Amino acid sequence: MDIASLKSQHPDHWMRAAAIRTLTLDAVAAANSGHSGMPMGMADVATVLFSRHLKFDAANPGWIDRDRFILSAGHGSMLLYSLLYLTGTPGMTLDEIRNFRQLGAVTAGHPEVGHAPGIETTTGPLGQGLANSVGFAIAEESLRARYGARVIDHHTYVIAGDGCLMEGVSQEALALAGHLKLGKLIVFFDNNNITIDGPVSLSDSTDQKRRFAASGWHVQDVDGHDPAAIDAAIAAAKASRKPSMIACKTHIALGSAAQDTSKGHGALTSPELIADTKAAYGWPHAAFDIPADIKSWWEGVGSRGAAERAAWEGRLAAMPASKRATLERTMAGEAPKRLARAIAAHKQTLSETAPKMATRKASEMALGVINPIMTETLGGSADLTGSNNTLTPDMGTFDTSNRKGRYLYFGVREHGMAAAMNGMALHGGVRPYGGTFFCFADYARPAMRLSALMGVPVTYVMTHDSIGLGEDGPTHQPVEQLAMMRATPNANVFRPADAVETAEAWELALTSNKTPSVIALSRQGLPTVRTEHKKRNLTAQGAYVLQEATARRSAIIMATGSEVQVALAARDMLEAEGVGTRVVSMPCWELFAQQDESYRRRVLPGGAVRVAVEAGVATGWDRWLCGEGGRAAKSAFVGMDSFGASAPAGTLFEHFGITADAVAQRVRDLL
Ligand SMILES: Cc1ncc(C[n+]2csc(CCOP(=O)(O)OP(=O)(O)O)c2C)c(N)n1
Ligand SMILES: [Mg+2]
Repeated sequence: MDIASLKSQHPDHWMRAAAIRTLTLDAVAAANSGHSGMPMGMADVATVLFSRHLKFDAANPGWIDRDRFILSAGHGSMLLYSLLYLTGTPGMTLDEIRNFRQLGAVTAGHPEVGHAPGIETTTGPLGQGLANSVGFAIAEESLRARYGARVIDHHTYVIAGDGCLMEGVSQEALALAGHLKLGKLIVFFDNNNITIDGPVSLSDSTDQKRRFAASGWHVQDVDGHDPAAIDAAIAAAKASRKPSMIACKTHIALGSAAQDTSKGHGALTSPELIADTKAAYGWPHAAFDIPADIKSWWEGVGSRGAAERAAWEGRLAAMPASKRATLERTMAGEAPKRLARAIAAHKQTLSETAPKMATRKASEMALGVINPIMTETLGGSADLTGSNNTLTPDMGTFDTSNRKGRYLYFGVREHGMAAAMNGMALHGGVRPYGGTFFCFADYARPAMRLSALMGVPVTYVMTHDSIGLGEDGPTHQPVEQLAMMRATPNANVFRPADAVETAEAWELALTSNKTPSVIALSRQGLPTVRTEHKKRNLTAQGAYVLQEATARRSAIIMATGSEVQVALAARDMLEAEGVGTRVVSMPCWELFAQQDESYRRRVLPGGAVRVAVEAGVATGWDRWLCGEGGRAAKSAFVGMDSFGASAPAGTLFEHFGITADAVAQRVRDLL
């Protein structure tokens, strides 16, 4: 539909959608940066969705049972900000729109969750929002099965562009959604045939509709500027039991000189172009000026769901009290009170029996304690269930026939798994964890970074955490992944030394609200080093004195995970020679860094020489070897400075010199 027929056939709709288009032009012009074309192209779809379908109540943007709207094409952020402003969503004022992309404004360049209500997830890295949406839809299905459709029954709507669909993660996401028949997931594909470099035909000739259909999606084609057609397509999508993709044929930068060109993708800031475009729209109003009748119509859209929400409040109140309390507790992200006691009892048993076991196995044992108590966990693995030890009895499989199942077979889709877990955590009410080999954190990395940036408490169960995995060789042996994850702000990286620290790491992961956790776990068996039961969670301090020097302290050996036993054995040798040696276990650097200076100094006092041992690269260890606590006399690192190799684990530790002998020798060399 062209502008002339839109104006004549749908004059009211036209002006309402034009409000989005002109706010976008004005905000981008004010910022002198941003993306104008996508909001101008998708304004009609958004107007129909918000005014006729999206279940929301702008005054109560935290309503649990609202439909979720996810702007996967996050560069089009002004589309979302315009909608939130126009509908009167709290936090999105005209001043914020005027300050688009400025420091401190909620209207960041790309939507950032937490900046303002109505921003459901952080998008911008293309494909992520689409992949998050699969997690949102899984969470909705799971909660609907548990709590009933009277309290949980909503859709997840997504706008994804050519770029989102080109990104590899889109394939993982849509295949999983199709397989799981996530019927309440509805994706609008902004089919404008333009990306930054030019027409899509430069680099892609995929038949997107057939691709989605091949994975079990309900697929439609629609003129993305025709409100009646859009309305009918959404109605059909809602009626389908499959996830739906609506390919919306749109014109990027509609009505401007840059329409249908890649120039329209970016910032349209020329005053003449803006004036001409507004003239073509029949929009005589000043910059940022929305006529009262149009604003009030949009505010009516914003309050359209108020009665429905009030009725929902009634249904919530009528729920059995304990069920309601659980829903509210889990939506708030709080762990059940019983968790701490259960973990403490589990730790006591472990310290008393001192098993030798792989920490991946210890993780399974911890989950065996946690999962029956914390029924909001949704666990899974990217096709390594038996290796990641992520499945515990009685979880049931989340599939098309059992939405109450709590275990997800994510398939060989690390990136899709991580992004879906972000969506689940953002939706709330469920606590996702997922496993793969630590080395394949690289495959999940873009979504792991966003877990940290968004501050969502996803737990990554990363087994096979070093050369200690042995024969599978260097392709599977993480060397630099610990450093990579530690370099990421707001991510807690745990590398527990034994079953006790593993239980402690899990407790911390599941009580975290704003920080994702990476738990790096061994394939090989490890002795229990925490043989004396302590109710207190020592891992919460990040690092602690595991073994004190008996002779006068001349050395401190720091270690994590499987190398803690190496440190202890080196200490035995040194103590036998009269060299007083303290061993510090450091299961979580980030938590140690958060302790006050006096604690850090007590754990790492000055004077002694320091040696760190870890089967990974040295990157980052300088801080603890020379930068923290008192001044170390001298220091050294024992670890990896190359990729690993394929051989039995014991042979590899010898080959790469990560042994008690080597550690003790480094201490002697330094003294
Ligand atoms: C992962 C990732 N790679 C690259 C970019 C940079 N980028 C932003 S928008 C865009 C093109 C997107 O094309 P499309 O989705 O069709 O959006 P449209 O131009 O139609 O608005 C690119 C490459 C990005 N944001 N994320
Ligand atoms: Mg495009």
